[in-house]
Amino acid sequence: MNLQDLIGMPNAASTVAQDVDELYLFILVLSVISFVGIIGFMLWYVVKYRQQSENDKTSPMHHNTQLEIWWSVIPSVLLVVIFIWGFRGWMDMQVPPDDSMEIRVTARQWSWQFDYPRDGIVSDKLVVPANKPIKLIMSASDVIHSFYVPEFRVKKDVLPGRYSVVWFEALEPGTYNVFCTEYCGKDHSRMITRVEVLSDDDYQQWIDSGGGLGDLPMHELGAIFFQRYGCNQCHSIDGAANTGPTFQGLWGRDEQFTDGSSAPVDENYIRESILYPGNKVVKGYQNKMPSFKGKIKDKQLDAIIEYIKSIEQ
Ligand code: HEC
Ligand SMILES: [Cu+2]
Repeated sequence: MNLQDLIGMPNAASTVAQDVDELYLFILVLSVISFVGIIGFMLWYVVKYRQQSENDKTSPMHHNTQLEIWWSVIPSVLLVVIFIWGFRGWMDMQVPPDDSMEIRVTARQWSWQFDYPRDGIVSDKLVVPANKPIKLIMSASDVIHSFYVPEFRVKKDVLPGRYSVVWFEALEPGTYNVFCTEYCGKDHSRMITRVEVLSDDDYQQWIDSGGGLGDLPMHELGAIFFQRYGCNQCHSIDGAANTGPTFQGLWGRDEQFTDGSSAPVDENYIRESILYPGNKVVKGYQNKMPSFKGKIKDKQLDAIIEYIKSIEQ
């Protein structure tokens, strides 16, 4: 039987979990011993020194210096032990190692969003490699939430208008629950997602494939990438003129180009426009769009195409 089963804790799946549980066990055992000892003596004395006849007098003894010293010194020493042990563990959990991988976390009513800035990935579940310190930089876009993974013994409030940081290192591949532990409104209890801990290879594969498209419908995901890659700075979706053509009415029409040619707007055309904007320059516009080749992943392109299709014509 391992420690976690003994004290009824969930599996210890992060590097700090075992230490947290050992300290917990230490405090638990101390509390049980003190409780049984104190209540035991109390009951014993209640019986032993009960009034047995009318003539019983209270004891003339006022105090016992030696006893009082012992019952002050021993608990004080134990408290100092708990403090030092707890403080070291707490510092460990506060300070992310220098080689941590950073992930941005956004909490909102009532979902979690995980951003991988280096890889341009947005995910609704947290996917991380095992045996690598992960630093989460978290903020909320509405009310206070709290990020909690019981198996990691990691919990931290997520606040609007401010960043909070938490880190962990998962011990092995597996799937764990993420809960919100700050009451945040009607669907608070459903604000649940998962941490997927993968082996290095699986993680790399996940990144290469454009990552956690999650359970969002493709076109909604496309809307996120449309913002994320800054397409919205040059393209409107409501017909308004900008540096680039609006996406309203784009899908399916025949596009005219500056060289006098034309082509139907389909998946391949949009793909080409994003990866090689200079190949076909739309009539009336300048070749001002940067190429997104190598910056945008295939699945993200697919999502953006679905998004363009979904825009009201
Ligand atoms: C700096 C401004 C700018 C940004 C940012 C930008 N574009 Fe463009 N885009 C343009 C301009 C200007 C054109 C028209 C000239 C051309 O065809 O290259 C254009 C053309 C296009 C076209 C062809 C439109 C048509 O009417 O045929 C598509 C599709 C497109 N952009 C998609 C995107 C996507 C998706 C993103 C984000 C990943 C993006 N653009 C980011 C400026 C921009
Ligand atoms: Cu919440």
